Amino acid sequence: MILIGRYRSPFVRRVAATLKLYGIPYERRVLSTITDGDAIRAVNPLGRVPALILDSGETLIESVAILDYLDETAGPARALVPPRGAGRREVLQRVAMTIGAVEKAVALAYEIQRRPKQLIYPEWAEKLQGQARAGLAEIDRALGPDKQWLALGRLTQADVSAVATWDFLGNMLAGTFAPAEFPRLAALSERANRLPAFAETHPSLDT
Ligand SMILES: N[C@@H](CCC(=O)N[C@@H](CS)C(=O)NCC(=O)O)C(=O)O
Repeated sequence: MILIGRYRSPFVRRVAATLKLYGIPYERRVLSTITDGDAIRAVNPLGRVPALILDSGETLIESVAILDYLDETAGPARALVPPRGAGRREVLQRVAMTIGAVEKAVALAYEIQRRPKQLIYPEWAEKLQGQARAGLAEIDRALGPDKQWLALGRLTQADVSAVATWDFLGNMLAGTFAPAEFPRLAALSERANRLPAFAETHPSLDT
């Protein structure tokens, strides 16, 4: 399999960490959405990462759809999202909150880092920051004072996506979202990054 994209993208990272957790080997094309647009569009007409090229030659896009395929491949006993029931809902709701927050943070990074200064819309940037902050606070709260993992008392996709989110922020927006404000989330990331699946896919490896 070939994974397209850099680990600094939280969407690429969560797919990469999931591949590692499932023990599925992959090659990577470290393409940047900023400088390698043509090469990325040749794989995904939307020009977005991640994309995963399967051994059959089929190409999957959109991290949620790629993760769904990987869960199916891993099988229900190992899947990071339970196949049904309250546990599945709990994990998917935590994933939705964390990915919702990181989508807002990615939009914020584009707004304040990519636009020419005179085109930045401060009220919009503030709204994005508030939405990201609210989602992160919810995840931090959900971790509670003594929980190791976000759901079901074990490592699930909720944790993988939360760590991908937090490490993206540390890499791209460290001055805006401080560990002191989200201490449990920061601690979750620290814990998870001791595992090879996270350490080997850390955003710092790309820069
Ligand atoms: N919902 C998509 C989001 C992917 C996404 O937005 N990726 C960013 C990188 S973090 C990207 O490719 N941006 C380039 C663009 O949209 O032009 C997914 O989960 O795969």
